[in-house]
Amino acid sequence: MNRNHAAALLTSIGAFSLSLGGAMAQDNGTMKSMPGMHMDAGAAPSGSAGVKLGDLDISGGYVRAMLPGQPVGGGYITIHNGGKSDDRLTSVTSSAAGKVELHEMKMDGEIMKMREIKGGIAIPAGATVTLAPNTMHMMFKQVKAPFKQGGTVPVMLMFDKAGMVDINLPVVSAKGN
Ligand SMILES: [Cu+2]
Repeated sequence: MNRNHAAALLTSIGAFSLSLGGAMAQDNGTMKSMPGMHMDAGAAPSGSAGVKLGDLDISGGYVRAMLPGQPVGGGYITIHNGGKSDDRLTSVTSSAAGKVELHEMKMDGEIMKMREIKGGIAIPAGATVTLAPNTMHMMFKQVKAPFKQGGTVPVMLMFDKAGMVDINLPVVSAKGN
């Protein structure tokens, strides 16, 4: 709890100083428009402040506010591996949800489908991996209270090599799913 509280303070400080992480999340070219999908380039106005964990820089995280009746929530984040060895995001947990799964979106014919990524997400040496709408996301299940715009959702990310880190993700507008 104390760690989460400290992270919340850090996150709110970061929100005032246009974090580099947020800028990177918008500039790295992962935002592509796709037929039938809303894309909102302004969806991540700042995101979570940059956090360093070993060789990893983790930034620009956010979750979307949940619409009434929406059973699950979606979250996004950018991870850069500045080291010389590959790492892997193995799992995510949150005190705000019964469980958090890592999902990817895949076109199946003309239908966008999502499925769980088994075994976690590879973060190769030197690579930047972005969980973003239409690619990969954190899926929050058994959510305790619907995510509200302006709030934060605490997550703990677990990596194979770098270990674990607590981050508070700001909740942004629900539109653009
Ligand atoms: Cu999903």
